[in-house]
Amino acid sequence: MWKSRKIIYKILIENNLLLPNKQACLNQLTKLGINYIAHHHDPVPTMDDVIKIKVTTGTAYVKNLLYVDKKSNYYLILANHTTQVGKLFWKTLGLSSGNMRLSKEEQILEALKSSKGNINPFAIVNDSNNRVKNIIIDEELTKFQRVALHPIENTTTVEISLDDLQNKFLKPLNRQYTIIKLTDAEAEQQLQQLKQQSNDQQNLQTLAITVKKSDFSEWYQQVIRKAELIEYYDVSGCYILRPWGYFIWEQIQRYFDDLIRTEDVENSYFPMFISAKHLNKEKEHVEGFKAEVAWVTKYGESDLNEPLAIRPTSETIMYPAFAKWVQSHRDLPLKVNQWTNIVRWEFKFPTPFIRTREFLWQEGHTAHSTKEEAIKQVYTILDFYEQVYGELLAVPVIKGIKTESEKFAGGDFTTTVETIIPQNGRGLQGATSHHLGQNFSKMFEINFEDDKKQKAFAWQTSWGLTTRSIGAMIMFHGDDKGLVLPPRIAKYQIVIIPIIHKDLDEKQLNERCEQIKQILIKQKLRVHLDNRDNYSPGWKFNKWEQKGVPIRLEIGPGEFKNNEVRVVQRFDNKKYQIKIEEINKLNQILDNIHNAMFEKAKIELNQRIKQADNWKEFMIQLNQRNTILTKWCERQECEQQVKGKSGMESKEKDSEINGQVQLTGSAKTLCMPLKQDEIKEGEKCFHCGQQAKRYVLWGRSY
Ligand code: 86X
Repeated sequence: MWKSRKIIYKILIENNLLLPNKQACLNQLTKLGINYIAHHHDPVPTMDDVIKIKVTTGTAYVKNLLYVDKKSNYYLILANHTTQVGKLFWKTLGLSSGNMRLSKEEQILEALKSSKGNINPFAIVNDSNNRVKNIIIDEELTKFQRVALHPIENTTTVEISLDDLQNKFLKPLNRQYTIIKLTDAEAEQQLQQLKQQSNDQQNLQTLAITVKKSDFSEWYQQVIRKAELIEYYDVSGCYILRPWGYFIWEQIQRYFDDLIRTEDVENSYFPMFISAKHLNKEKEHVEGFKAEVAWVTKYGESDLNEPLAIRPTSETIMYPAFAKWVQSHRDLPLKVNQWTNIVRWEFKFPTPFIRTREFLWQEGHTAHSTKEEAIKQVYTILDFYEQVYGELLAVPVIKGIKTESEKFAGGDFTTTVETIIPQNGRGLQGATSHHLGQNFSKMFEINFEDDKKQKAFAWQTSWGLTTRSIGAMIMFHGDDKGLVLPPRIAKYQIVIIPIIHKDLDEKQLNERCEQIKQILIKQKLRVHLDNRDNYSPGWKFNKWEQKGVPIRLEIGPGEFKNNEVRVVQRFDNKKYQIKIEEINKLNQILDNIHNAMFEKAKIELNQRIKQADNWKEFMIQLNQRNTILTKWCERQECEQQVKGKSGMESKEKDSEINGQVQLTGSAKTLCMPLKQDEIKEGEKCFHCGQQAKRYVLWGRSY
């Protein structure tokens, strides 16, 4: 061992490498402008020997330790000689104490060209391979004027300031060093502080929504991300639906599936690709949409023989099959539904959920032997859509019929559920249900022999509901603090948060929370117990509020003692206690919350519907971000004039989109509501003055 060390030293000296001995070291200190007081003495291999050397008051004796991990990374520790060097500080440094060993003689030699009783920070210059990853300095040492160290060899002690060691010696060598607390007790504190800091940082990043709902567009962007509904993706107009958001869609699916099953509608799945030939078979209805169709043209490096369209809707995929399946009147009604994705390459500004290039929907298609039956089907489905919005999403809708210019061109008439976003008064089409008449059945030859053996074309309907519905729900119910979920679609309807307190046994508290959770699960409630110990209750309150959980249950010392829970309602922030034996009331409370949210939403919707008898009133209301119900002649020409004129005259007073032109300022017809007063002979169209036929609702729209 000694031999090899001597050889190394020889090489170091011969090659004129830095600090091979103590004289060279002392010369180097002078060269670096480091003032030192030197004491010469016999070798002092142990700490007990070291402290016998008389040093100036205000100077700390330094314990030098060299640690090594399994990958031969070295860590040099300079500790005040009285410091109990613990284990926790490794964690503070992001390292694992379990991997650390005090280095053996040969390792000290390898790394520092030094020996056990002779470890010192100056020897770092011998570490030409950078094996020493960090020099860890005891924070205690900063309290002293100077530190006592050996200049390479332990026959001399020099007193220098810690400041000089750092700034004049380690820094110029480009050496990493860290000043931290080394005892476990202090390291514990430091760890807690760090945790708190990172928590606080997380707070800032994930919690606070920085704008109010009145700054609507920015608010929406923040809510969908901070509630963890959506993650952004690098294809424009496409978004990632995260579990918290996808669960809502799954609830809608479940609910609507149950409804259509009562109508004997069957789920199935049709391919997503359409050959060009097939798509063009039905030119008329495709013509207006052509620009939005996305195509697959290649596989690997080769061109496809025939490009394939990705479904923008599935009429041309399904109806050729319908023609095969429908032969006799006994094959009718045929009722098919599918849950799929859809691609429409739109160029209007995308908004998550509301307008996206890929979205999820259900599309239902039915064929009937009579017109009456088909029409009845159209309205039954429309009622189902109203229920999805009202019973599930707590969003009020207006059922109505689209005007000739707004209907689906391929059908006879289009019914719709429309809603109005209270913040900006924009109309939003919630879902549509079409009466297709015999247009498609004639084109695709979906015909049958009726009971009189006569050939007849089927009467068809189609209807669709998309993930847009989730967007409407977010916009209606969210508030300054974030998302507010109606209880029936919330992944967690209730979150339980234990409030740890020094007077309360943590284990007992946790058990109580767990018991309550189990009771609620038995009542078929969706409950989550948030007993993470690295977040404060306050942080959790904010987080779950932001994610919109309808009810939070707090259990602290008071509640524990009194066998109670504290209930906090998300949508109105109402807070009250209930006894554990009354906990089954929560089911009812959640229903009440749903109803209250729905009632509030209805009022907000109705406040956005105004009436107008003439153009001036109409424009005033439009510019105050309202929709307008007017008497109307039902003439397409009149409708186009209103659209054009309102666009020209409307000033986007509250341009909400930060300069982004998202939508035109013109008003179009949203629908002719099913529920409306009768119009009498002599009552006039608000715009052209001709005989009015029906009321129609106008508005700017999404
Ligand atoms: C209209 C009609 C209809 C079944 C529904 O509204 C409910 C479910 N379909 C959909 N529509 C198109 O037909 C259409 C066609 C093409 Cl080629 C396109 F690129 C976009 C489309 N958008 C809507």
